[in-house]
Amino acid sequence: MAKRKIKRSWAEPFKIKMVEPIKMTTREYREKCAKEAGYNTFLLKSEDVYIDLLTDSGTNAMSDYQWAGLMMGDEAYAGSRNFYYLWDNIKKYYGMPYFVPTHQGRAAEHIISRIMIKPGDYIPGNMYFTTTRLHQELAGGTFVDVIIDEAHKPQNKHPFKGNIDTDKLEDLIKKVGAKKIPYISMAGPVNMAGGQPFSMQNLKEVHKIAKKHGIKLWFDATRATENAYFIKVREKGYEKKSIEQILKEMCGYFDGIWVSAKKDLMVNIGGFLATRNKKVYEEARNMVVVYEGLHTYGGLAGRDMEAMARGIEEMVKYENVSSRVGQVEYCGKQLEKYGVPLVYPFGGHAIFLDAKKFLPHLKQDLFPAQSLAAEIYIDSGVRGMERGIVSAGRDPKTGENRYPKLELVRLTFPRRVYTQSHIDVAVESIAQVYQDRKKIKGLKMVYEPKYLRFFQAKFVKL
Ligand code: P70
Repeated sequence: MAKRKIKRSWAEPFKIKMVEPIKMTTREYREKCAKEAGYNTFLLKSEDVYIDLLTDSGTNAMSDYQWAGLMMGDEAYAGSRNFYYLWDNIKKYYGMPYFVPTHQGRAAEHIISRIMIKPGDYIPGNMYFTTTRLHQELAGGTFVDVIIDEAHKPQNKHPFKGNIDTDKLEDLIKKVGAKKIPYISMAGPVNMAGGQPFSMQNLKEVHKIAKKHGIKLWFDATRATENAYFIKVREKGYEKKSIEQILKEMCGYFDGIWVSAKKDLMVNIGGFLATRNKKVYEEARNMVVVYEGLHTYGGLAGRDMEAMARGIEEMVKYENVSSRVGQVEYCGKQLEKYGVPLVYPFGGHAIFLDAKKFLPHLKQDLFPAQSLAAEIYIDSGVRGMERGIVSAGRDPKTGENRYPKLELVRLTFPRRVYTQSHIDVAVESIAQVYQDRKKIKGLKMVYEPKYLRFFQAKFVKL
């Protein structure tokens, strides 16, 4: 008998020790829930959700090692042991000598924006992120998107769609002058572009430009290990390097980083700001005591910092990142079989449905992505998130709606939480909604909050 090539599968690098039951509901019940929530998946009660793909933020399953760490919490007001352990790991893995803890990522964004930005400044970045841009604007700055054009095209398969277009960056510097640019804001992978990474090559080029003009370079390192993973598997010369080595090399080009620990670090709450600049550090420590808490806890319990410190050790393990990104890829490949329009390449933390192509009969003013996220929930209890015109908000100067090129629904994967069968259920539901897409008529916004409107806006069906 001829020898067959036998497929060798991989599986999650953990087994399940504790389970949390989830509620299964009827379509009729979900219709009622969706209506009450104003067709906004952020306003649903989590109890009424079957498979929650809203976000990977704070929704991760901690390991037994992290849970055990909670019992080692040193809840002293000042100088907690857990703070020093976390600091050691930030130095060791991110290579940044100074750090302040914050209660989550946007608190670190608030602090860095207030320290660095003066009214009238410009902050170039590789596509906006909602909270990042808001804090830059609240500090008086204007965010300028300098990501490569490919990032705005869902079908384009560029391996590093998170790259900065260095010509766009140079043009901005020429136009407004380096003095008006306090720092370049680089995220990796880029959340709003579909979880797309930047390459080390691009980072080196951006660093060179920043250095030449005396502009600082800051990194939203919230999902940095996923960026490191993509560099490892896609960029020449990095195949043999570890996630740990690549992360350290990446951070080496930045003046500082801010992090929402609720992602890579696999905890439920936490964030931090870390830098190699002593002056910025000292200012950050001053601000932390005003807005967060003492600089040795920053709004967190000692036990939270312990779970973060331990999470750092786990996040750099290759099998943890590869299985996580592998799960996202599995979902994408299954959806592809049904012809569902997606953003390519598949991202690190989520699969993004291209709502413009999914619902070509709906104008952007009818909120296609918002409508699609609501319909998927109604079909199966699977919860995703709008990432389109609602998320983009209004221009603070003109008050007009922003019309982003990308109109997407994000299906985000909490780390170590769901199995392959959960993904199959989500995929089948989306395939069903795709088949019935003509029935979707769009929504009208009836309540609009001033800031980050996507969190609390309400809609009615047309
Ligand atoms: C998400 C979450 C948070 C986040 C992020 C990046 C690249 C900073 C932050 C802020 C939560 C979220 C936030 C706004 C809109 C929708 C969802 N992203 N940088 O689900 O961190 O939440 O800890 O304050 O992705 O993508 P934090």
